[in-house]
Amino acid sequence: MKIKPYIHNESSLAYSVGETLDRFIKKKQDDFTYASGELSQLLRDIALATKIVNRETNRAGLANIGGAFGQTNVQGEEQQKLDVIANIRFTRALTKGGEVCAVVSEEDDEVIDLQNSSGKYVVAIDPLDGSSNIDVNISIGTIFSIYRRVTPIGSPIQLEDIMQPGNKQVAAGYVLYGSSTMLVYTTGCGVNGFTYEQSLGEFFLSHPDMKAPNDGKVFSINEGGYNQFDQGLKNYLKVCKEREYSARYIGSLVADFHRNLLKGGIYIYPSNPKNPNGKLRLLYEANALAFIAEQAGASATDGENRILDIQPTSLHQRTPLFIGSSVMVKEAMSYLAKEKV
Ligand code: AHM
Ligand code: MG
Repeated sequence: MKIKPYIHNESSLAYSVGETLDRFIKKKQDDFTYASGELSQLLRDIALATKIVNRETNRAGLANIGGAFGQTNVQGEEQQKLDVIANIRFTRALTKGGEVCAVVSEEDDEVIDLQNSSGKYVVAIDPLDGSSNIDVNISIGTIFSIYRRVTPIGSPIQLEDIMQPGNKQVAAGYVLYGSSTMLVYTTGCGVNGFTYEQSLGEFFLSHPDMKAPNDGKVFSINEGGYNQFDQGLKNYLKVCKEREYSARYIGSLVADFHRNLLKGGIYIYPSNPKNPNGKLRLLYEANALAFIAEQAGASATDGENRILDIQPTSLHQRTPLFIGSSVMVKEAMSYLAKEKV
């Protein structure tokens, strides 16, 4: 019998399709001798739910699953049918995967105890962010944070398992259902982005080791609320305009954040007298994106403090958000500070 070694053949007749998310997760797990595989399984569970939600969003216009569901969530916002569907899909995937003991979701007023006290992890999730954009075919997203529970495994979950500051996240990510669907995540060792290949039903590594430009020329803010902005923010926006920066705002946090992460820019959702903490939620919107931003070399603050150091005090707590290229975030904060003295 003759045996010959396999020689990798990069033929143009059968080009390599690249590295799948599954293989990447497995490889990263092998890099850490102490990793037990549960976090890897959890990330795969999220990826599976993502594929299903991607399918649902793609056919929303055909399947009578666009439009309002007819109920409001705990924040008093009208739920879309796809908000509800995505919430079910993610919660179900996390329940079946068995690694998670509790879920905090934008769509549920209370913590969901998955009745799996042996699960090591807690997940905070906005299953479908920017959902007012669904019916007009504009990019939407999913945002998730993963924490290790702090109380003993096997015991009932406690509030302290949930109310952890963002600096305790073990992983975080987002999915952008855009012109292509992308999943971007970090486990605290850099940020990697994967693009969904519909015909193969797989995510492939397309954006390895993502790094945000240190500075940028894009500002993303809903200027409809301008009259209510603090003077410091008004001054910063004036400077952006004097420098002829581009204004880009689609009203989908994930899409606005993703563009600025790749191209350089700042996303701002400020406080105003009516909403002193802005609109965005700390636990399942700001924290995950702040973790990713920092891992990519960008920054995230509430205008004064690092987002990741804010100790949450309530489940659906809101926070102002200044996130993006570090130089821009720093400059915006200095304008705010000048008006506060
Ligand atoms: P949602 O979680 O109800 O979808 O709200 C969050 C969204 C963000 O995606 C987006 O950046 C922001 O709300 C837009 O708000 P506004 O319409 O006030 O500009
Ligand atoms: Mg949201």
